[in-house]
Amino acid sequence: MKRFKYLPLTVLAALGCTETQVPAFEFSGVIEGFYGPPWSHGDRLDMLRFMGRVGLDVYIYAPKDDPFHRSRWREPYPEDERQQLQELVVTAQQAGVEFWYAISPGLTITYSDSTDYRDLVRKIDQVADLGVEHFGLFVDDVPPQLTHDADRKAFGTLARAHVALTNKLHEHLAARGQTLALTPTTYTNAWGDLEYLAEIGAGVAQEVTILWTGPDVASPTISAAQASDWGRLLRRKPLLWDNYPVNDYARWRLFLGPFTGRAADLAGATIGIIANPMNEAHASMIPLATLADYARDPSGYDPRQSIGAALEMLYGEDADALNPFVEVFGDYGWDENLFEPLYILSDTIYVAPIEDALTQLQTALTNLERSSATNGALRALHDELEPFVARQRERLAELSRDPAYEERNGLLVYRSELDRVVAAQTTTSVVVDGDLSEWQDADWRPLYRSGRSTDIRVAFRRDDEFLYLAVATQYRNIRVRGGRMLGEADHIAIVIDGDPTDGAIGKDDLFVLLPPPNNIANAEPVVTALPFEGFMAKWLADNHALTFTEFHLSTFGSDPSPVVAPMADGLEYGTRRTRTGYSAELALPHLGRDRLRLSLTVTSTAGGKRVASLSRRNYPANPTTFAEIRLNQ
Ligand code: GDL
Repeated sequence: MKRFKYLPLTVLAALGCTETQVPAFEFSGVIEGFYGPPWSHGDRLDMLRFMGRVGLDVYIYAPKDDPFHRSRWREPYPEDERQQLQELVVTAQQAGVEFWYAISPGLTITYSDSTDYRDLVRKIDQVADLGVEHFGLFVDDVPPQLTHDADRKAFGTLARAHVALTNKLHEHLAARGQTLALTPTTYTNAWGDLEYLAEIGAGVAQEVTILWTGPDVASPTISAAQASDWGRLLRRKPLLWDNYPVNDYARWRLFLGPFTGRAADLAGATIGIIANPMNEAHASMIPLATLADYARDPSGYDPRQSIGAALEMLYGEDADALNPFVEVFGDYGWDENLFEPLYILSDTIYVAPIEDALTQLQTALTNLERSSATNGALRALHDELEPFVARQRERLAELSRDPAYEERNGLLVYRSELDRVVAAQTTTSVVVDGDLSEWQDADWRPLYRSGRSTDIRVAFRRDDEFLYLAVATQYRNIRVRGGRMLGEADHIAIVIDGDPTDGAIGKDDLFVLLPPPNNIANAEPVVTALPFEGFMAKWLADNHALTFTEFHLSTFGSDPSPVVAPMADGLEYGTRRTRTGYSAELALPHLGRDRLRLSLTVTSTAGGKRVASLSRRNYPANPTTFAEIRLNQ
């Protein structure tokens, strides 16, 4: 459905440039492309009807956690789900919305395997039989290197494998008049492999649409020049996958503000704009209605006016009751939200403004509940918003109970002295081999898990060149092979803050992953510089479910990226099995610094994943729980 919607640019017209026109987007829409709970069938039906109403043209089906889309992509949809998909396709047609179906085989596919290809086509054909004519091959967030020997032999590089698969699938679809879109493994300027992308741009058939999320995964601003630059690499205009208002990366948070920061002349440099929304379908309609306004008339778009009109259109005169929600959650992923100190590390939490906001939100909920008796549209919205109030309350209560925080004059203050460690000058020389016999009289500290001591201990020492660190685990049942990923098995993860002035994880920092020795998978330690900053760093800092290692290895693979961090030069490590568990030693050049910040976590997996941390903060999986190691005392 390529519709050209050219609108006159009044400003240029006023300047006498009547020839020039700023294009509207060829199409705009929604991609259900988030992690976490997919929308329900009812949510999707409501969304498609809403899209038809506001003029959003394309819906892309790509929920990461629909097993039939990603983890079990080979399997056809069972009858119930097939029928539901059928109903969605019909509803989309009735609403004037194009339905695209995407599949994400990249976690497990062997690109060179003919059986895998046959399964992929069989699955796509099952969906095509429902009347779907547009498909997506999505290989975002999959291992960035080829993982099967057969593929390494057949293709050599991931790019070549992706080009071959995409073109083959494209030919299969094109033969019957259907189209293909590709989300490649490098889909943002923020990180990834540009050589890979250039190969994709050069090799993938021109008819295939390629998606791009902008300068970052979630981008505060996106300009036409940035889209054109990316388009040059792709050798075609990108389709913009806009990661607003998606909230899968901060599940305590809602995004109810209007679209902003997308340039007025962006449409000409892209083929369309597709927004990835929240797991909350009805709440998403508020910002999505503003996307429709922006896409229709980018140069006339006024975010404030648009959000007002969106609320009015959706909820009529009851819209006012939503104001407290729009106020508290009207900001963006790159802004600091009022509740953020409860989730992203902060030494001081101002309790009063948080409690005030919670009181107002509670009142708003009561009003919405009351109005929903006569205004049906509010019911679904109310039910989506309610848990977000409860969640902040519970988190506040949890931190208030935590002995690592103390209450002082209406503040919750983290006892940061708990995270200060002195590394004493060593009197004996340390041999970095994992044998801890020279550490017997060291000052051992227990690691912590949710405020409790664990049976894992750590000690520090220093000399003129190195900071030495020893870890002794004292638990049995070390699981050395935990599924596909090294990071899912037992391991020690250390992040060293290379730039203590930035207060966050980011590009200069060093990541060291030490698996137990003699593990079945023969996993090697990983020493690598962190390859990201911006959105990704903040997203990780806010992630309470996924450990840093899981994220890092699933996104970047275990092939270390070139180590650029100065501290990696001369770094040594050793690990060893012991009677009680395993031990590790690390020597880190301290480059004459008088203090270092590092995060140290030990993951054990027998009987469920447990993460113990050197820091006593209540964020066990969080890599920014840095402790301060003093070297000068
Ligand atoms: C991503 C994922 C997307 C996820 C989003 C926000 C793309 C291409 N992929 O990187 O599924 O919802 O971040 O967490 O954006």
